[in-house]
Amino acid sequence: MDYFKNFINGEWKDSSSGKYTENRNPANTEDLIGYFPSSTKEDVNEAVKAAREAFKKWRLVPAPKRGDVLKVVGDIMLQRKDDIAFEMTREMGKVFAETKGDTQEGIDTAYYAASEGRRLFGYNAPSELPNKMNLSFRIPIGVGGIITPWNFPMAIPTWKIFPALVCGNTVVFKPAELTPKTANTLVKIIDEAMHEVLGKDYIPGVVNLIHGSGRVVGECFLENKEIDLISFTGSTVVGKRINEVGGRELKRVSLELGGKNAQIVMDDANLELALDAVLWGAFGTTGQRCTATSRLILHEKIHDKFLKMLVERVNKLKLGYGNDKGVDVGPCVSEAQRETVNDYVKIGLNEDKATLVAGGDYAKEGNLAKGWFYKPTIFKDVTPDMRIAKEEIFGPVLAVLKCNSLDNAVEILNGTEYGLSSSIFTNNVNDAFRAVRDIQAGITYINGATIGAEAHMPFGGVKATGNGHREGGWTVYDFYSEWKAVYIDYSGKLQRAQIDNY
Ligand code: UN1
Repeated sequence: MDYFKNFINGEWKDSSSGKYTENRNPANTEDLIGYFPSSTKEDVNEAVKAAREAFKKWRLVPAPKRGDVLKVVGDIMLQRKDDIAFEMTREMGKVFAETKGDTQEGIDTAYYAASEGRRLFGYNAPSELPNKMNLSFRIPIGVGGIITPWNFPMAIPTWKIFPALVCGNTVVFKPAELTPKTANTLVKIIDEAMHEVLGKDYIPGVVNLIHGSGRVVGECFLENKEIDLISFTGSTVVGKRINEVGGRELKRVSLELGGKNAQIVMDDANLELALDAVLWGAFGTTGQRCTATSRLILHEKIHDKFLKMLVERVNKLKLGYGNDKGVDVGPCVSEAQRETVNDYVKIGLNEDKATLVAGGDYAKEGNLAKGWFYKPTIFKDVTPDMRIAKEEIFGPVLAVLKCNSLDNAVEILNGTEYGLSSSIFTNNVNDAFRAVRDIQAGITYINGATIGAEAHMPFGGVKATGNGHREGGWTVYDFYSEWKAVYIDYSGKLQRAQIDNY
């Protein structure tokens, strides 16, 4: 059986704890994937020290050359895309087409970052004094602590690590405990590319990987004064703590937290299209996306008809191991996650007004009993005050609410503490533009599902979904760099700003 290692200062190393955590296939718990290190504070501190040392050299590598490393990373990922996806499905359960998409998002992010190595534009501005020039440059910050979730085990780490690297920072990466193997694959690829591009000038310690729990490894990131920035995707509770402690230490913190995304379907919408979208948005990735559709807001005029169409289609979704052909929905990622889903279903069942119209139970027929499967579940007659309408469930559970106008729909949509993704189906151009203006969310789709963000666009949310930063696209480069203003005086005399000119 495979025992996996951490990666510190350019070498694969056991944890000083000598302890391991096992990792199993959530679709078939008899399938043991491997043992991964339960790392300690000493391991983290060693990795941070290596990253700090590496920063001295990596920051001096020209940005286009740093970009070349990411170009090669993208090329290798592309060559191995199917193998990466197969193992990712085995590790976290979503279907092969989706893990291929997850890998492709990493490839897109690599090529974008590679080209950004030749941009990383600064600004210049005229000086207020003669014979003087004002410029500004992006400069790297230092060591980044990267903490990532299990639902996009390839794409999300790349969203953070690639821009961090191209900006000249070094990294200590703590992946989710449920997806350590994908993290090993990614770090191996980055290291291969580093060797290929830098050759004899290879710098150990630019990327370090530490497996282990949030409680130990994550906490050490907060304590360690040599970590300058933390990028975290996960729960709002943990995010608030990182912001609090990190803020006190003046660390730069980027948070991507919970969501309670909704799709609105107006009475003039293309219902077939809206149906495909909600099936994909709510039950793709078994509902385990930050951007998953967990509320469906139906106009009263089409409510009954649409719900009937939806329930018919949901009951046809095929559950199973995501690497098998014809499977639509994989398992929940773990037993604990499935229990959370089941607890929320019980909460829904206890609501007097809400009615279960699909699913509502574990799926245990045949081989499904070997994994953490849950039937795609729908509640109707949900009202905005109910917990199943307000709290993030992170599983295959959809709450259906009724609206009677665009304003009413938007009010319901906005009525949660979160604001990540959102969608509206309508053929009324005025309603579409009003929705774009009034929906409180970082992402709004018109006639599209709540999932499907592209790697070169800003990704993130408003309200309790984050702290104002975005991942993806051009905006993430602001998080991983800071500004240096440079004044060049070629007048040959002392010129005093604000004094000699006015
Ligand atoms: C997430 O939901 O955790 O937009 C990330 C999407 C993907 C990324 C989702 N491209 O659904």
